[in-house]
Amino acid sequence: MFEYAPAPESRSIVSIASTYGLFIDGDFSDGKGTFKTINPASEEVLAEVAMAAPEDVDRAVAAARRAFGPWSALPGAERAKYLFRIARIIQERSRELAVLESLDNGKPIKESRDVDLPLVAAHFFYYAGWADKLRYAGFGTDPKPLGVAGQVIPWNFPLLMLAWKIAPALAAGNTVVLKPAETTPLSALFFADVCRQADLPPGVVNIITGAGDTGRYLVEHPDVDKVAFTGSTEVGRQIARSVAGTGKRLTLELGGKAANIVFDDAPIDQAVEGIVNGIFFNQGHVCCAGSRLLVQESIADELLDSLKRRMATLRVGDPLDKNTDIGAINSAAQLAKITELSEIGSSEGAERWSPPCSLPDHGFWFAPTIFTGVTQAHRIAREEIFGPVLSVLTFRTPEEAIEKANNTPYGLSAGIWTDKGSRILAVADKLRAGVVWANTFNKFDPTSPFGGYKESGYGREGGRHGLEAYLA
Ligand code: TXE
Repeated sequence: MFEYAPAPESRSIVSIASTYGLFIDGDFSDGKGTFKTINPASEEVLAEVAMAAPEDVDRAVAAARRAFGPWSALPGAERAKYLFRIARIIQERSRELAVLESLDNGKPIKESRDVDLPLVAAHFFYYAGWADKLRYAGFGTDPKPLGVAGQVIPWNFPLLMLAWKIAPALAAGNTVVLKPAETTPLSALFFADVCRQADLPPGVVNIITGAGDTGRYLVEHPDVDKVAFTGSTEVGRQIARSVAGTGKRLTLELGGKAANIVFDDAPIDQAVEGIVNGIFFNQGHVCCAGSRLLVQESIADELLDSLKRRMATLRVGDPLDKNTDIGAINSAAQLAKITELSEIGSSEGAERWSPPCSLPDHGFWFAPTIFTGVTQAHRIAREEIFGPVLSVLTFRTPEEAIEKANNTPYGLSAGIWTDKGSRILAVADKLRAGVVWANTFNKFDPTSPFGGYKESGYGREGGRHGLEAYLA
């Protein structure tokens, strides 16, 4: 019988301008120097974080290897207890975690509080439920964990990407070494404290902080059995090359350029909300963002008028203000990329529009922006901008919509807005996208697999498919 042991005391390990170590073998330790993580809404330093050297990665992988035997030998029901406990502690400490996530990432608190944190807990609950059900569940009679998983995650959903990776890995009996992105390491370190509070055995979860070199060293480590990466397509390609021929298992979740397709019979108000959610949620730092709006020509003017009116109501500013809709861009580098691609959009002849909005003096900000008159030849129709920038294209027939939607090297997600159920099914069937939403967008659930075609990567996270990626 599982008995939940409440936390001995509620404590916070994160206070501004402190130094945080690497979490290896159940303890925090120093690395080779430190790096700063800043608040993108103010450019103030939040904390100094340890930089893992190769020998630290070695230590973390060795700790995960030592822990693997006993952890994988635990009955599934025992592993489930730890995962349930982690989920409960995340719920208990979710306010603190939400604030931390918004400080380090720049996302609006109403999103970290109402979307990220509930989903993080839900993933641990969901995979806790799987831990004792692996046999005879379609994975073979006695599925085995893979071993040590090396996991590298990005900065757009720091804690949620951690949950997507750690929860199924642990449920299946693997141990992990995870590297968060260098601009958003804090919630992963907080999670390390959650693991200690849950009495997770040392070495089952190790968190190493550092930049791309640390990530590369981890994924290339000979004692890592499984690599899971979410990030840019370019780095994903490098990782695929380095893992090829090693026998390591690999899942990659990379970029996207999703089409949000609005037909002339769609409920316009609902579609406008879906378009806004599709591209402005999380400042557009979303791999499955609806960054290309494909609107049927006959309703384009009406829809765009309505979209512009709605965009004028969006509040851009302090991520910790509960009324904020669009927070800060995560880093100076990402702001530079968004700015550059937007300038290219104008210079290639698309028409740029943003509502009047005053942006704070410090920090990294970008006004919600749409480009109309975009053609398939424009770079803003093809390249991932990863910011609050929407490229609008039009179409006349469903065939043309499908052709344009699929005309991308990516294939992660798509949206369809129409009143006709038969059209939803017919169009969804022809879209080369891992996730297709109908009359909604950016809906996530731990029971649903998520992943892409083509340059959006391969393998699935979430649902039973997400578990399969960690089983032999
Ligand atoms: O990604 P990187 P960046 C896209 C988005 C964005 C662009 C660049 O278009 O503008 O990528 O973002 C680690 N081996 N996405 O530069 O570099 C790195 O430390 C192993 C889409 O931030 O891929 C970080 O932890 N790891 C995406 C993580 O990889 C390496 C989310 C992601 O960083 C590494 C993020 C290496 N050689 C960006 N180099 C999505 N799919 O959601 C870097 N890293």
